Amino acid sequence: MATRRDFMKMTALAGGVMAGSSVSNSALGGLPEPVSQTSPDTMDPLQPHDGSHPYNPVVTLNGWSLPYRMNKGFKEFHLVAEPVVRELAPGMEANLWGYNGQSPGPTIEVVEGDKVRIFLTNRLPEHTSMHWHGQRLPNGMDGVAGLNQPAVMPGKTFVYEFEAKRPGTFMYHPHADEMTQMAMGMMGFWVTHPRTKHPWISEVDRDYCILLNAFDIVPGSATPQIMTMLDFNLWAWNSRIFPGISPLVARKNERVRVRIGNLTMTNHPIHVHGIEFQVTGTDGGPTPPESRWSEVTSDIAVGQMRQIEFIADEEGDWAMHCHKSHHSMNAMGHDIPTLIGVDHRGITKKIQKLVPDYMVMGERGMADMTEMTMPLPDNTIPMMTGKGPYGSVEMGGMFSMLKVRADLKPGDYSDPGWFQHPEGHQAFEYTGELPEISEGPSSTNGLMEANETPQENQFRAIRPKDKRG
Ligand SMILES: [Cu+2]
Repeated sequence: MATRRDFMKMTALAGGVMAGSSVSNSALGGLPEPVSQTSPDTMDPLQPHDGSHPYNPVVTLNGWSLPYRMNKGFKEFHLVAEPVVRELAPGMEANLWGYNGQSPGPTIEVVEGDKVRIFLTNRLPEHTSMHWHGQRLPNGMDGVAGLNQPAVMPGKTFVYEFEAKRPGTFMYHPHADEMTQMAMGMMGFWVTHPRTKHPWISEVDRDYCILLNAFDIVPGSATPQIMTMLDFNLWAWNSRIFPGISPLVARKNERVRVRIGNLTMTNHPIHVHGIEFQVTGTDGGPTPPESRWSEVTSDIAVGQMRQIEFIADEEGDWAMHCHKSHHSMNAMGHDIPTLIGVDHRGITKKIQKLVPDYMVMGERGMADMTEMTMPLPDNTIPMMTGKGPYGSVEMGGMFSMLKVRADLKPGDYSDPGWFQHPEGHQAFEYTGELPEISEGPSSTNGLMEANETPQENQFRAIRPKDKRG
């Protein structure tokens, strides 16, 4: 597996070759050499190379940006649609479809006003196409197979050309057998940077990209179920699940932007602990500053893109996650009855005679799932997992951390480890005397006696009959 250093070398090489006057690839003739990447590490930002307008590049969590070449005024990219193997988290790999070795595909970064040419080569077993979600472009470049163009058949290459007209956050995905191709992981991010200083677009110190996606993979298997409508069991950021998602890191007091796009089948209220943020951009571009308000959770609906921004002025390891609790856990969380309070001591032995592996779980809550010794199927991640400095984090799916440190170097994206809490800044166990816990609230403090009989008319249900009189 390529390391980050290997990749940077490769990128430098690819960028150098691409920016040069000749590209020798006999199989593809005049096409830009396709660059591929299989490591799930978060790659350092791809600095704009030769011949392009300067911009502050983004960082795609557990992803990378696609190198390009300049060709007579066009920025040229080469996307290759193909089957890929994606590590969702250490210990679990998925057979997906993606672009250039990965799902999601590489992020495409251009500058407002750039003339862009994208070659799309199809190495899938079926036809595909590419839709440039949110872009202003000629209708024939919009990529809806059958409507705007013929489908790109296996083995064929199509060319898309348009001007990146407005700055903002965009996505790309197929518009051909969409149900299959998106369920298999075919999608990517697109960022158009402003050409000149825009009054509604701030300069930021860090600019992260997260694509929300979801899979339905039966525990023990590796290929998504493509017919699933809503009941997905793996909720991912950039085709990674916790604890496989890189933390977002920031130096204290830096301005941070996170661009989030949703290509799942449901909405995701993305919640950040420790700070408040503002939504500074949507699908339609930057929001006017007077329209913004602060919040700590932003709901991102299906097909939407949101840019959130904040000053990372509180040090720590702050949780950042989808607030739907089933989306911050991994598979196995479905179809298990609630057993809280059920005493199964008698029945367990009887069942184990028939099913030797049978274990009772859930009678004290589901936290036992993190530590239990029940054998998991191969290629499966526990439902609630992630080792923190004080025990299991008991999370999965769409969960990561915002790690803010005063001593982080500008431009350093490496994981700084666990936060060291200053004296007096952490919850601690009370070890003094505990007062007697009384049976119920007493009337002397103004609350109702626990077993006081309610007034007859207080809780009387009104039935249709009563209404009729
Ligand atoms: Cu969610």
